[in-house]
Amino acid sequence: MPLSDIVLKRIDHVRMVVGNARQSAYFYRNAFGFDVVAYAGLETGVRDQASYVLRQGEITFVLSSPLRADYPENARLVAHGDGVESIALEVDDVSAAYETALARGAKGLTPPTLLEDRNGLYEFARIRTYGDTSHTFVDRGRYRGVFAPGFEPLDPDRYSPRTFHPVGLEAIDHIVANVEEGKMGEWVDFYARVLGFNLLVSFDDKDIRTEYSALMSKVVSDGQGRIKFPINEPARGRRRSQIEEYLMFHNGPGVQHIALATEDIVSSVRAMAANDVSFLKVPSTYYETLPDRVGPIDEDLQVLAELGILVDRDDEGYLLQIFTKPVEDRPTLFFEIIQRHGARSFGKGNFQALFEAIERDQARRGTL
Ligand code: TYF
Ligand code: FE
Repeated sequence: MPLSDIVLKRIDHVRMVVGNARQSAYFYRNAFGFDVVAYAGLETGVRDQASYVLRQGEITFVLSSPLRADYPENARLVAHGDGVESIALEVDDVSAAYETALARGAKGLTPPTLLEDRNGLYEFARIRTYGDTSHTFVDRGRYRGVFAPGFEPLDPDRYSPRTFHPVGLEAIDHIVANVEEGKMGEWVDFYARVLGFNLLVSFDDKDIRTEYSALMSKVVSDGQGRIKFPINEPARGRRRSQIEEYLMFHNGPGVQHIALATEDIVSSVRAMAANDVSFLKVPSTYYETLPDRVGPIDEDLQVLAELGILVDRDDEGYLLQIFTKPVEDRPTLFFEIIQRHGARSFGKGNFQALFEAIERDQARRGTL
């Protein structure tokens, strides 16, 4: 079969395996503002796992928990704790994408599989990426149901539709991987070779160095520039870097953060803070030098300072961003909230202040 290009339409969903999906769904709903739109589990005829589909804007998260001792994904929970199992990518032709990926050296995890119910056909396949993380190719072009076969629309006895004010998260901006020291280049090559991604930006340990630690980062992007995956690796420093802390507690490579885009970061962060989401805070001196560094912006500096929102500027415009603390007890997965005003970069001007804030938390955890 001739190898066709793998055209990725969008990030379809992010699947996380968690210890107790019912309670994680409550957190993402009530703290982050997601709607719980579908469920699969014992009541829908699924015997081995319970799954909740959460949606906000174009963002879909699927949270799954094993229901039985002999379920294969129990091992990943012991090894990694709660975290991202798969970044699902929508394609037109699952078989072609899977065969092409394997011919280019990817490891197959699930061959093309067709599921059917009264709402039509849903096809998927899975390949391995860094650590125990996968990419799922999904074709939902022939499916009319709420998510996939086995899922039913939200049972209102379990989670009612949200009636309180929206948080306003709209889309996934980028998803970041942490990989082992010396492996960043191999994973950049993997995305280039297997999925046809391009190298977008590189940061070396001179860009990302604090008094204590350093890291390197390269951003890869799909042909159309819609999907962006930064890949971090630790670099030598005096103390343990945040990347090494992640690799230690996650037990290997995995998704470090998911950046969620909003068109009004002030109201998104206000709502999340009111919902008790904890954000990283930089010293107030950050805001004293901000006007000189980024020039005029639309937002009120006082309000940004109160909420702890960071600002950076590049040739094309500026961006606003803020980072949650890890959302599990293990210092592993966290979230970024980002609003772009033209800028297509990742906040390089904030790296210093941000990484020092992370290191203050590391020191509190005794992991620096
Ligand atoms: O995605 C990025 O590149 C930015 C900056 O551990 C960043 O959000 C990079 C590494 C990191 C935290 C944030
Ligand atoms: Fe980021």
